[in-house]
Amino acid sequence: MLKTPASPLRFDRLLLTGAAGGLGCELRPRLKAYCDKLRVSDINALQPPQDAPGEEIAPCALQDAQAVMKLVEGVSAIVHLGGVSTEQPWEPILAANIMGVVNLYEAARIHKVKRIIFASSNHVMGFYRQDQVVDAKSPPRPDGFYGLSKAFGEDVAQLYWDRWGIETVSIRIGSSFPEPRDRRMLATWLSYDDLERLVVACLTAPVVGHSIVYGTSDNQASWYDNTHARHIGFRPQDSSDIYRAAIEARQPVLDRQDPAVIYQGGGFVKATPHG
Ligand code: NAI
Ligand code: 15L
Repeated sequence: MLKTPASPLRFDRLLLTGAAGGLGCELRPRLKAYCDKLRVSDINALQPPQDAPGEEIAPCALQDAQAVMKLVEGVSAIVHLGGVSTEQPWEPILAANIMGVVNLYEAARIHKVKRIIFASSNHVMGFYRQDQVVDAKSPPRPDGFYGLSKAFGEDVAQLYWDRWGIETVSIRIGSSFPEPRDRRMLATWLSYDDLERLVVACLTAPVVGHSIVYGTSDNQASWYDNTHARHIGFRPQDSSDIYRAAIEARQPVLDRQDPAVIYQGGGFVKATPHG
């Protein structure tokens, strides 16, 4: 958690979906510093925290349009983390990430929500090679059903901006974990403190339309160019570099013929959701 909140601005009511997940559990206590009421939602059980003044717990399955309509009522902005977060068979991805995202934006339109922060993924671009640099205008090259569903979510965000003026920042998150786990994550890692900085910057930047930003820390090796997202004002302050020596010692040899080593999506490019 940042010692000083990244922005003094406060929202009246924020909705956090996917609040029971890895990033949801991190952002749940952190986002409280930025709002009067935090509505937390997930399909899985949410534990009431010890100290939760101003928290509203709202269980919801994203594929249930009526439930999502109720969930979104009265919120001024949404941090949308909920959904399938790995390569899976098509059916759960269709329910959570395709139907779910449309339900969320429809509810946002009806309830006049001004801004959504959409947790997109580096897997929208997973079939670019690790010797290429991509930016927000590079054409998507998803590496599976999961990446495809995140590309769809970004397109939904674009439609709802063009047609109904709902602003979104789609964050193509790299790998947000306590520490980078392997050689690939030296390029994709996003620390939890930088995640907080980024989400708050996306919530508070004055004008975003539909913007796409890559979510990584200030890692020396990088495949991402955030030139087109400079208006968001995200300055990562952590870096994977302090873990480099230990990771390289653990993984000294790479198979350069392995698609997981060649492509940015790593193991996702050869994941087999069909069994
Ligand atoms: P996670 O899998 O831990 O959390 C996702 C949450 O969404 C879970 O608590 C799950 O119960 C909930 N969920 C799944 N299906 C649902 C449904 N049908 N209705 C309602 N809720 C549902 O994932 P994590 O790591 O916390 O990621 C959060 C978001 O960020 C996800 O959208 C993921 O795709 C995205 N992301 C995460 C990255 C990371 O490194 N952690 C990297 C790139 C993207
Ligand atoms: C993602 O999109 C996943 O949600 C996360 O679990 C990681 O696997 C991450 O990408 C990654 O590429 O490391």
